Amino acid sequence: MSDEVGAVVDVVAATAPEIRDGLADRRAYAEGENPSGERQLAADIYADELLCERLLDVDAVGSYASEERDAVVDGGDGRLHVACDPLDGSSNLRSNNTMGTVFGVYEAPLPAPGSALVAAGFVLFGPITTMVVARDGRVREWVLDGEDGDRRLLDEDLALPAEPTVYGFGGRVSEWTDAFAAYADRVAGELKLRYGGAMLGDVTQVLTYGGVFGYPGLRDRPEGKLRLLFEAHPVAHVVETAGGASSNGERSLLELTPERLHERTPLFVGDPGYVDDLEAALN
Ligand code: AHM
Ligand code: MG
Repeated sequence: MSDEVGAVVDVVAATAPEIRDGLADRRAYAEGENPSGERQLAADIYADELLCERLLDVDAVGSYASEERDAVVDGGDGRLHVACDPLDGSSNLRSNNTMGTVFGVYEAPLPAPGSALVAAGFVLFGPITTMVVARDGRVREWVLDGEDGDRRLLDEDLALPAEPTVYGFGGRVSEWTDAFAAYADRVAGELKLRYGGAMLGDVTQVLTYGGVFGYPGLRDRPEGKLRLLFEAHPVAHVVETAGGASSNGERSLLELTPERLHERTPLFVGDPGYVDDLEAALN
């Protein structure tokens, strides 16, 4: 791709294999915590540093922000602003399960509204490494199978399956609200459980088989766990572009503007019927 947004996508594609190669030797905890108060693995920091350096090297990128650092990093006067969770689901590293890299490309300074996204996507480190990107109204999926971001197109117009099959909901069941628990009970009677503890893996189950993924607001933490700017907006942009829906329990995640960089939100994405029912159940 020779365009500016394409240059950002190219950098993520080229950096992902390096992040993946670095995982095996970076499974230990690092010293600090991230701005959300969660322990960081050496791999979280490694992925963040690689992406920050490479993305800010792109002329069009004016700033970089990530779940792993306090403040936005200024990169000059480019018109694009990139928000990342460099290694989402990194608690799966110890048990050697799926995780990924998720990014949003905003055409406004961060924190920005979901409507300012011009592209978003994620890399999934599964048995194979895949990347999905939503831009210009369609979602493409590739296998990343070479050095320097070489990639093979798998699907040039990925669409959420019309028939819902799977679901996955995060958080302890004992922490769910009564309204969410009642909804989850109904869903469990209709769909198959697929929950792996990494949003990008669980969302990919939904994009592949149809269904719904959610991380709800909890009794003690009504704002849920996932971060609006780094995780929720990009995934919502991908799922909505693929024909699905997203919600914070009330409205599309893409209609929300974070007041703070690391703001959390309840998140639901997937089949429009199930997301509508969720909103009805919670309100
Ligand atoms: P992380 O960004 O620190 O990895 O946290 C996000 C992850 C999501 O991938 C996943 O859906 C969720 O946390 C699982 O949380 P929990 O381990 O509390 O069930
Ligand atoms: Mg994360």
